[in-house]
Amino acid sequence: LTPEREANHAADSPDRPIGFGRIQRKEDPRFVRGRGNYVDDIVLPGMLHGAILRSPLAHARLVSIDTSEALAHPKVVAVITGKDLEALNLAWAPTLSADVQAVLATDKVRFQGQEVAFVVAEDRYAARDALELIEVEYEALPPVIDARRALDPDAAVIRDELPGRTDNHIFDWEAGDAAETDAVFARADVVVDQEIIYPRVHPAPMETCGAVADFEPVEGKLTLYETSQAPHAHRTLFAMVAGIPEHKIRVVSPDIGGGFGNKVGIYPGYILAVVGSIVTGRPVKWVEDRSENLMSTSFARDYIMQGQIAATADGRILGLRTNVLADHGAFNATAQPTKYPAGFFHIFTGSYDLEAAHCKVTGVYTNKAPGGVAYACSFRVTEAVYLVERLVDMLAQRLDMDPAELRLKNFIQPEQFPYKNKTGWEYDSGNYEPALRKALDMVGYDELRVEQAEKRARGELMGIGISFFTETVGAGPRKHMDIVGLGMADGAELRIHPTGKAVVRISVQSQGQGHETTFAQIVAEELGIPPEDIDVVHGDTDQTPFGLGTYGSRSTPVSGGAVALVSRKIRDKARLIAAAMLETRPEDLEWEKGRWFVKGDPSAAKTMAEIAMGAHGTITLPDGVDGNLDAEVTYDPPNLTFPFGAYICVVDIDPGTARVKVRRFVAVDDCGTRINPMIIEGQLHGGLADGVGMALMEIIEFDDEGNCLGGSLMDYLIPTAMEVPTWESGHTVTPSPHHPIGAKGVGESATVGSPPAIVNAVVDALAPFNVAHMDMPCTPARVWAAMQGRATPP
Ligand code: PCD
Repeated sequence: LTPEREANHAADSPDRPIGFGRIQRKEDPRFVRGRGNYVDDIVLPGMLHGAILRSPLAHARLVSIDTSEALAHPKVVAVITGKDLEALNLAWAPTLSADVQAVLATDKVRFQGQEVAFVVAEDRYAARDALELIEVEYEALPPVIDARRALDPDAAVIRDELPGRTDNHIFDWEAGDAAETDAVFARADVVVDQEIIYPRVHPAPMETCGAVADFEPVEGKLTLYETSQAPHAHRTLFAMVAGIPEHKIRVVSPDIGGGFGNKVGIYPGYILAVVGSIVTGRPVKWVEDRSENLMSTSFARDYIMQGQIAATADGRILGLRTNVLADHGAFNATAQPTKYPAGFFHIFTGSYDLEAAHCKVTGVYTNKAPGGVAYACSFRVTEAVYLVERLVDMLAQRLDMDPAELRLKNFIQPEQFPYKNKTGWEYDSGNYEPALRKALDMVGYDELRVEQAEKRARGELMGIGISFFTETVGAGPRKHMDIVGLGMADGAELRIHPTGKAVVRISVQSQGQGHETTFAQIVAEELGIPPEDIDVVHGDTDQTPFGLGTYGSRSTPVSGGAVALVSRKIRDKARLIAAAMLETRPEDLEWEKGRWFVKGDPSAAKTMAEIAMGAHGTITLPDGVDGNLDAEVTYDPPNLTFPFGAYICVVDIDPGTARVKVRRFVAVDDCGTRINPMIIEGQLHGGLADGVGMALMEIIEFDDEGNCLGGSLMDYLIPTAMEVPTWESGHTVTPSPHHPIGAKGVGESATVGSPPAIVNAVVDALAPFNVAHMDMPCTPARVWAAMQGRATPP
């Protein structure tokens, strides 16, 4: 988008853009008037309510379960245990990572909060009350909590139900060239070596997870309303696991109150709602509460990374290597494309042109909740960016070089794109220096350094932190990427009704990103139909084409491509119909947004609405042209897209309380062609707040017995307006060369890019105390300890 065109599209412009630009979200009237329709809003005739009994212990053998008292409760309709599921062959369900997970425990419980029994009752309160009437006898086993001890020879074997299992090892995976990297390290002048922990955090969406299952026994049809980021993939998996034929399953994800990766997987609760409905013959609703969400659904991160960076004395980065210990909890339920057990972590070479790199990741089981989901992160990009951006900052400190200078010196140069990095990625496009320079200008970097020097002299603690990130978002292509065998492509169907209004059906599912607006804008840009005349249908497998869903910022890169291409298909067809209507040859027509006209005679034209009516009317259509203006495509992207950004954070630390205050935050993002700048800014603001949360407040910790210490919002602190500054955002535009409209994903950029900027700022502020690194979250207690030169307390 040229600056002129963007100015045209300004929010206060009287002409709403027909296409890309800053328009208000079409879905918002529904939300601001309380007319949203979330899973918990769904009420079906005769509906029952389910509640889950969860394990209080992290590791214990199940001795016995007595459900008789619960069953005697007047409002209880059914109580389901692992034994019952075993009889149906449903006690264990496959995970997204070729492991199995207990739906209800049969032999042992393996984390605190694990599902043990399911009560179905006339109302939610009765279901909850009856949980207390279930008698469970456990025999406690020693828990494995510290991932570092998981492979000790005397560690308890968590997954002893798996044949031949004698340890807690899940996988080893590596990328890059170890020997080449060792050689590069051997000739480096400087090597920085640091253990860097990305702690366990949780996506904590505003709406928790839930489902309403409605199994109709006569037709044998299951309608499942659920909080899902991938309704089509869920339907296929339900068909494969529950043995219900796929055409008899309808999955509906209505409005979703935030996903952030938390709603990618299939949780035991969803399966239990289905079983409950089959068993009782009535619809069953199950909606978890906040603690259940924090304690049992997918966590994120939990990577212990030993990272090393090698450079010359004058600051040329030569190589990177890392050894990662990945804590996957009790079941390997991480959501990643099959080929990549550590997701896209091997993008950890970041934005720098290096000579060699190598990473190795070891996954282990522990007695903690399963998951390892890509929370606002394209499959572990967050961990990768945090690692390299901390190491680069440490290197700058070691070399006594300015961290901006060091980055500028090592960036991949514009002419090197498409750039093949040392671990196998091909970055589509990039132009890093202008983005960083813009951020430095916006923040007033030089003046800030002067201010900092003055403050330091007075004993005040001020820090400036930079991070520069490159992401890899928009999975497929399908030949390289699948999840449980399903290739990562997406479909789109577009129909132009006779009066020229349109409906576009997409396979991805919005959880708040504004797809009903931006996907209409893509059609509008391509066809000249106003966005308000285009209905975007999503989240219902009966209504939409197959596709893999919304996560990893893939909707715009993949489904956005599908929608642009299906629009172009319609435009081509419209040309044939317009030619017939104008009694001329298609070659003689020229396109102008919204109409085809005769070359040299702009008044001889047919608008899209006229063409749509023509298509459904009585004129004789050319051979091979159907009497409609409809089309469909499935888009398999040729590559991922590689958005990038430069973030600068300014913090002040109170020397008395060690409290970190984020004073300023400048974010310059480049996501290629910008569909809706207002929505992009909203995406960034949310992601930046996430970053403040992870950097300063959020952690899911466990005590030695495996008790979850982050199971409520009293303990798991998420940021509010009080903790975040007024965001200052800017952008550059480097289109993706392979994407139909040049757009890259942006939804997760800020969550990925912001934590290192904040931690770099905190460490920079603590320079007078010779602090080289500190682990997140930088809580007052931890910062205080760092100032005293003590080890990080919990
Ligand atoms: N865009 C534009 N332009 C461009 C790009 C983009 O405009 N260039 C826009 C679109 O269209 C959308 C949005 O923006 O609307 C976003 O996008 P993307 O990037 O494509 O993304 P998606 O796919 O759509 O989404 C997803 C993401 C993710 S992934 C996450 S986490 C988060 C984000 O998104 N989440 C969420 N953001 C959000 N928001 C909200 N509101 N909510 C939510 O939930 Mo994952 O993986 O799941 O972890």
